[in-house]
Amino acid sequence: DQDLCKVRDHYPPLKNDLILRVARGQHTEVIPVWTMRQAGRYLPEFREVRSQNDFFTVCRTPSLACEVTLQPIRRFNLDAAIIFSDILVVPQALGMNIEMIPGKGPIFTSPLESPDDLKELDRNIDVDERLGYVFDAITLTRHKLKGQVPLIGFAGGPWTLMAYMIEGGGSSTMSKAKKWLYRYEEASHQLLRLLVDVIVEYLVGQVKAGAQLLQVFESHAGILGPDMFDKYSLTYLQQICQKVKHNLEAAKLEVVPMIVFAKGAHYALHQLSNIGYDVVGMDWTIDPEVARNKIGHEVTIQGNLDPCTLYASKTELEEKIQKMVKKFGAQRYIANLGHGIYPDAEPAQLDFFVRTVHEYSKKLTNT
Ligand code: 1CP
Repeated sequence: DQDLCKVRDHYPPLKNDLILRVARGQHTEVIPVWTMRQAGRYLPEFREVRSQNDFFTVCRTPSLACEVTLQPIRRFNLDAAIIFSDILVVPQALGMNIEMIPGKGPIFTSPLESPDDLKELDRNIDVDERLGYVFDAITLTRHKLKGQVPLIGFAGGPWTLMAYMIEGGGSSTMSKAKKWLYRYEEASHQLLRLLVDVIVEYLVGQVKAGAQLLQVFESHAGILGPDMFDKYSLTYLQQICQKVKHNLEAAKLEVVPMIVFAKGAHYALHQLSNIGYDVVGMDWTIDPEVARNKIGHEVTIQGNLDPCTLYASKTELEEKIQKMVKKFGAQRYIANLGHGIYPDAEPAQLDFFVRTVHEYSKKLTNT
């Protein structure tokens, strides 16, 4: 396995390219489906790996990251794998210390308090050296997937990472981070620019290592509201997409499709569909028809079943899935949950979700 981590060619041929074709706007017979956090605690085999290894050890050990990435692929008929890692490995690479607190999640031990603290961050880092373990995990996973489905690489959006770096962990208001935007405007932009530079290099490195699709998770977009979102998120999301695609082309690498998921930014769906991404992901608070009208048919939509729908009876779950699929339409659409699957979801319900999307989409395209 250690040897395979560095073999960045001769990957097994891809047998299922549905999601790539849909991301590029090509016609398909079946709707592709995957779920955010599909590698995670709802799977007993994931909990087994985690009981033996702490979270960041799994992230940093290519054979373990590869194993948990493959777990949901073995169980379900998913159309994509997403590399197991976390968005917070980027601030970690900038020198911030992070600990995983059981029941609370990842916590930065010394969050940024004032612009002075920016000086403490490691600038001009060697991304290959600090995040090479992710690249190795991606390469190994590309080999081990045996071409079954494409592999998605990802990074957090700059505003979301900035928010965690200042809050130290999750927060329902993000008020400390938003205080920076009002009090330290220039320092905020400085931090966001630094993050954009690292994220761009990191995403290009993932493609070089074998990622076939990229998703940017701007999970805390909603808390900003329209004006602040424009100024502190949208601009930077656009820069990321433009720079990644430009740098891929310049490096003669494949210009892979890119997905933007700005959770809660239903007010900005139209803008999000005009900044270069091939796919716009969305959460469940927007009606599929409203979303399609705002976005049109030039961009692919991904989403958006409420993860809690997996708690419903099979009858209700089926109804909700069919309604969603019908409203989004069978083309230019990737089925997903509107956010990551929760740790107490039943694996059998996810299996039902995947099957229902596939079966129902075949019916839709045949009529
Ligand atoms: O003990 C554990 O195993 C912790 C649970 C867990 C998992 C499974 C965390 C901690 N991260 C992950 C993996 C992860 N994180 C993936 C894996 C690939 C896959 O999707 O299968 C991905 C894509 C992420 C991305 C991530 N991490 C996001 C963006 C997506 C989202 O959910 O909005 C965010 C916000 C994080 C931060 C994070 N990491 C973990 C937790 C519990 C949190 C949220 C903290 C908080 O906001 O309170």
